[in-house]
Amino acid sequence: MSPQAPWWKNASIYQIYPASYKDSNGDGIGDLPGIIGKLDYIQSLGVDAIWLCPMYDSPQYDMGYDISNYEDVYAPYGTVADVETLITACHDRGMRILLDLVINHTSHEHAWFKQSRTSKDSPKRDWYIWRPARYENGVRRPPNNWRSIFGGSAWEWDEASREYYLHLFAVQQPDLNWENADTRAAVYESAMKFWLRKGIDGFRVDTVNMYSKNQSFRDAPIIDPQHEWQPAWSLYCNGPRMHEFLRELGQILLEYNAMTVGELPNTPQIADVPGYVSAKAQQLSMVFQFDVVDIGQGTDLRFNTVPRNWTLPDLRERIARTQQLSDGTADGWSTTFLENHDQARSISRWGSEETPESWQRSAKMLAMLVASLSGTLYVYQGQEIGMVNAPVEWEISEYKDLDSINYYDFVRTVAKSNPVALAKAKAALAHLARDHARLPMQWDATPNAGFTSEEAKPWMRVHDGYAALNVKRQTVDSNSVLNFWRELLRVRRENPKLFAQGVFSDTDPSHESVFVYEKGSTDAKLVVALNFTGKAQSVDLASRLSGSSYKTLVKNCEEEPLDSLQAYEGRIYRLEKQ
Ligand code: TEU
Ligand code: CA
Repeated sequence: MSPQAPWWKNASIYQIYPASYKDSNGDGIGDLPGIIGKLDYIQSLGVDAIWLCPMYDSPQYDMGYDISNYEDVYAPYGTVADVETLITACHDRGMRILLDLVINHTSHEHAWFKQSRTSKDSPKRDWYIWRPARYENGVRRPPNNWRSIFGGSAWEWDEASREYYLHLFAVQQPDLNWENADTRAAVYESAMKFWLRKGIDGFRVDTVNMYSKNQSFRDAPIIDPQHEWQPAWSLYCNGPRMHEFLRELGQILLEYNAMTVGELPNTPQIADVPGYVSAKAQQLSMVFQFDVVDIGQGTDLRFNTVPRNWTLPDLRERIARTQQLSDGTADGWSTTFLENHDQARSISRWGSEETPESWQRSAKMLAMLVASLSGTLYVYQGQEIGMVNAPVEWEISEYKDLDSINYYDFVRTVAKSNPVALAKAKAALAHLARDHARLPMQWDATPNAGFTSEEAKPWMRVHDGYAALNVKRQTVDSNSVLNFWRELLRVRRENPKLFAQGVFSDTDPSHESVFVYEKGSTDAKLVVALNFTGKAQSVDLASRLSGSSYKTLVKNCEEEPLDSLQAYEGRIYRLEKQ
C-alpha cells in the first residue's frame, strides 16, 4: 500500500447507537451530550473513527431509519449544534466521524412525502413510487406480490389519492423514486451536502443497493407458496441503474474527500461486489456484506430458524468468500465485523454464556477472529466489553423492534396462535432479534447500569447481568475483555500488512471444531488458531510454526502447548518468512 493510502484502510471504527449509549438528562433515552461525554473512553479503545447511527429528526417507527427531516436532529437526542460539537470534539482527538445516510426511503412524515401524497398532480408525486391498484374479480389488490422486508405487502394503499405507494421496509418508510433527477438532486443537497459542509468524514450508507428497482415492477417468482407475498430481492436489489446512481454519489464524496461504507444486503454473487468498491469506479470505499452475519438465519424469513443453526465449516466458508475481496489482487476494499445494530450479540450466537469463564474466553476468541481478518474493522458498542443477548426468559413485550414485533404477530396470525409455533418464534427472536444489540450500554453496577439516572425508566430494559458485566469493572481488571480489545486493536494497528491487509487462507476448511487460518504478506504471516467448542481439542500447531522464528502476538490462555487448545482458546502467532 502506498504511503498516501487513505486513512480508513487500516482503521478500526466504533459504531454508536444513540438511543442506547448514554443518557445525559435522565429521560431514559441516550443522547448526543451523552456520547460527547464518553469520547475519552472511546478514544481509549484505540479506534480511529466513530459511526453514528441515525440521529436525524424522525417519528422513530424504525429507530431513526425513518427520517422526517435530514437537516434536523431528533429532539430527545439533541440539536444540530450538538452534532457540530461532536464533530469538533472527535477531530480534536484525532478521530473521524461518519454519519448514517438513509436515502432509499424517508419517513412518511417527511415534507416531501406529505406533498407527494396530496394528489396525483402534486409536483412531488413522482418523488416516490406510486402505482394504481390491480383488480382481481373486482377486488382491489397491490400492484405486485412483493413482500416488505418487515413483513406483509410492500405496497400501502393511500385512500385519499387512490393509489399504492411502495415501501420495501415499514409502511412508514416510503421508497424514494431515484429515477427522478430532481429527487436525486434534493437528496444529495439535503441528506449529504448539508452534513459534509459541517466537516464529517464520510457516511455509512444504508441499503446501498436498492435505489434502482427493476422498473417493470413485475411479480416476483413464487418461492414461498404458503404465503401471499414473495421475497423480491432479485427485482429491487442491484438494479440496472445502480452503478450510474452511485457514480453520481461518488462525485460528491470525492469533492469533500469523504469515505463511505455501503450496506450491501442480498448480494449472493460475490462477483457483483467489486463493481461497488473498485477504486477506479469511484462509487463506494467499501461495503458490508452479510454472508457471515446471516449465518444460521432463515433464508426467506429471517427468524424462521432455530438457535445455533450453523456449523463451523459453513462459517469458515463464508469468511473465506468475503475475505477474497481484500486479497490484494483487486483494487477494492472490504470490511470485517460480527456485530451491528441489526444483529444479535456475537457471543450469544457463536460463543458461550454458560459460565463466567467460557463467556470471557469466547468473547476474546471471537475478538481475535474479527480483528485478525482483512478490511476495515467495525466494532459495535458493547462488543468491546462482551455484552450478550437479553436473557431468554424475558417476555416478548420487552422486544421493541418492529421487525421482531411484526414477525411474532405474523406467526400468531398464520399459525393461529399455535403454541409450538409461537414458542419456536420466541426462541428464534431470543437468539437473533435486532433488539439484543439495542439494550442500554452497561457502564457500571449502579441501578440502570449507569446508562441513565437511577430513577429513570430506560427506553429499553437494561440487561439483568449488568452488575457483573460493565465498563467500570472491566476497566480495573487487567484480564478483562475490554483490556483485551484495547491490546488487540493496538497489535492490529502495529501490523497492518498482516491484519488489515494480509491474504487469508483457511488451512482445513472442513474441520468442525477448530478454526486455524493464515494471513500472509510478503515478509511475514499470521497463524490464527481458534477453538470454537467448549472442550479441549487437539491441534497440530508445531508443523505450522516449525522452521520459522515466531512469536505469540495475542492469546486468551496462559499455557501454550502446540498440540492442544483449551475450550474457546485462541492464539495469534506472527511468523517471519525465511
Ligand atoms: O438494514 C437493511 C437491511 O437490508 C436488513 O438486512 C436489515 O438487516 C434488517 O435488519 C432486516 O431484518 C438497514 C438498517 O441497518 C436497519 O436498521 C433499518 O431498519 C433498515 O435499513 C431500513 O432503513
Ligand atoms: Ca436523554
